[in-house]
Amino acid sequence: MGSYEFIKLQDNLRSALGNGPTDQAKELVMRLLSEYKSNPQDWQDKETWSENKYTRTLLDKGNGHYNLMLLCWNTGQESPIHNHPNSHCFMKTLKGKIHEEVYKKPNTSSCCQNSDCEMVKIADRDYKVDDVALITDNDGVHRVGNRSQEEKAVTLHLYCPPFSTCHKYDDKSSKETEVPMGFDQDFSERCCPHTC
Ligand code: 2CO
Ligand code: FE2
Repeated sequence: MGSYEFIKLQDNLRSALGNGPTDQAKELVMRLLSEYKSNPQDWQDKETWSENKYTRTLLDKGNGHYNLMLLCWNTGQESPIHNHPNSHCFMKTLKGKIHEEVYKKPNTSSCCQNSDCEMVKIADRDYKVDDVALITDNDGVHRVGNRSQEEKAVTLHLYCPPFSTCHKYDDKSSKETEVPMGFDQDFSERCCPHTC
């Protein structure tokens, strides 16, 4: 069971996003995620680790308005370059260090006709514990990962509205492929902040 502060965070996120991602709600979500100070006791019982790929654990379906999830990044693990279709991706680092590469979203109608169409990187960002980031497809697409070979990393993600497929992009050709976004664990039915 999480601490009062983590339960309060989940409650406050539900209230903030009751009407979807308005400008005011987005500001409030950034503030709520920043104000919560990471305490492993709140979420470490929800961690799950794989040798092959970062894992995704659903914590809350946000009354259908968003998905809140815990991602566990083993040493050296990273995502492909991907988008967040029509959604806002809020990401807070809870443990370790996270690296983000942001790329221009390719124009797939003019791109990928030949192999000479590399993804264009526009930013490299490092995040430490308690840093919060926000990205939408208007800002670009990204690759996220844990570059450390010694320390694992854990992040908290809020996607508003939720999505169940996204596109991944090939670095060299910018070719996009639709991929389903599954969960390794789902606590959204079992653990409601109001009852546990
Ligand atoms: N979007 C990826 C996912 O949900 C993680 S990278 O940070 O947004 O699996
Ligand atoms: Fe992402």
